[in-house]
Amino acid sequence: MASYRSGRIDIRKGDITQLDVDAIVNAANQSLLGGGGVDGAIHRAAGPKLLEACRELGGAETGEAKITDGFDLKARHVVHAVGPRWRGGDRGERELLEAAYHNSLRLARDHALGSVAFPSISTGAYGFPIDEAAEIALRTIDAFVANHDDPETVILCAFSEADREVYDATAARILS
Ligand code: AR6
Repeated sequence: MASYRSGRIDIRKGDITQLDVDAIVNAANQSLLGGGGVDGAIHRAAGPKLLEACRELGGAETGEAKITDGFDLKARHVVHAVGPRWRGGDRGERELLEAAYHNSLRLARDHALGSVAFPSISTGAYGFPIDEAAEIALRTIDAFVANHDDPETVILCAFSEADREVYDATAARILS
């Protein structure tokens, strides 16, 4: 586990569904009705009430984020963010990924949430290159915490050791 910015940005490896935080972010799709990857894991851990709550949301555009309760999760809330599918890099993917992080953080701040954990949005099924995604995630989170008191702590939760190493190397390069 590595911390930056006086502990406000925290990088760790693990299963996001197990974190005791105010909100975990889901790497969802536009339907907001579940899927594979981290989305499937979050729905399994939260129980069927999460899907019921998601049906009320009416989907979301790429780059948007919407919030529900966390139900059976330890996390009090789930922020459902839709990252872009990587299509080679010239379809606005970077801006859309930044928007997914920024809109999630704004939603967390609007709900006065103290701690929020992100998975590596778009870098699984959606194919976004991890190096670039890590830099966008860290720059967007860093700018947000510099300008806002909430959320106080933002966790980047890597699922693999390889991703954690990319996050750490990127943080060492751009946050110091
Ligand atoms: N905890 C933390 N990270 C996880 C976990 C977990 N339990 N499980 C997987 N990851 P992906 P995307 C990591 O594919 O690329 C879904 O079907 C995973 O290793 O979940 O944004 C949605 O419904 C990877 O690093 O999301 C969409 O249709 C990261 O989470 C689509 O996939 C994101 O991988 C979204 O694709």
